[in-house]
Amino acid sequence: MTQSSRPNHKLKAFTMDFSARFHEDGFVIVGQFLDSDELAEVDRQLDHYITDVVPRTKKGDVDYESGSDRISHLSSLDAYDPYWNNLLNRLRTLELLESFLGTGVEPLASEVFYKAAHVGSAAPPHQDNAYLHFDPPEAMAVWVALDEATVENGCVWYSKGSHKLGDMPHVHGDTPPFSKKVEQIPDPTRYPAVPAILKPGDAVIHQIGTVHWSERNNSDQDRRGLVLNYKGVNARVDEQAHANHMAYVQQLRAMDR
Ligand SMILES: O=C(O)CCC(=O)C(=O)O
Repeated sequence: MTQSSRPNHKLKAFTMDFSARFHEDGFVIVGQFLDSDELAEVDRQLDHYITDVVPRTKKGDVDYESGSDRISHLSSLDAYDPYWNNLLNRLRTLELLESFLGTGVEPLASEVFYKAAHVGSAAPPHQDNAYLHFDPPEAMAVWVALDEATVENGCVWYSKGSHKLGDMPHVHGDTPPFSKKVEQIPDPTRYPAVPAILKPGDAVIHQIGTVHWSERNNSDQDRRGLVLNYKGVNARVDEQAHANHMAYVQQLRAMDR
């Protein structure tokens, strides 16, 4: 459904604040993005996915922590199970994101970053657009906390305003699924590093140019994040950048054989 064919919502004034923050800072926190019933259902569905679907996923759609049997990352859940596809198409999410862009949005894919207690590894600083190659970069990720996200258990950090720097050079990153990283986070005196401390059900929505990362989980608590990815209808893939990226990924896979 496109923006114009949906009824206008009374949430308009409310969402304008979120939109202003998103454009100014490159990310915005939305408290209680999922209500308690929705969150309980996501929890239940994720358990079911891990037990019943993960054993038949293709290589690359599940990553494990190095030297451990704990899951670090799940990709493309929506490709295996309609529940996740329906969640990507949740009307309230689409309306909120469309209010940010002023255009229709299209769902891309869903992922889970698991970051298990004691073993969850760090995610290197990166821009999502180093993987996605959208021009204009009118696309975003909705990172939904399934557990409390704290500094201790490895919440995501954002380099505030860094989306205004445009596409930055990335070097090799060696923590799957991260094959790329920025060598240095942008100068924190100009682009302050802000931790997204969240309660379960809260979300942080970031623009794909915003540099972000997370630290190891050294705590006793798992820190699971569900990520829902979207693009605006005007965002086009830069085909050359995408082809270069795919060649790079193929090369890494060949080395991994
Ligand atoms: O959840 C994390 O720790 C990392 C998330 C992330 O880097 C991403 O969504 O691109």
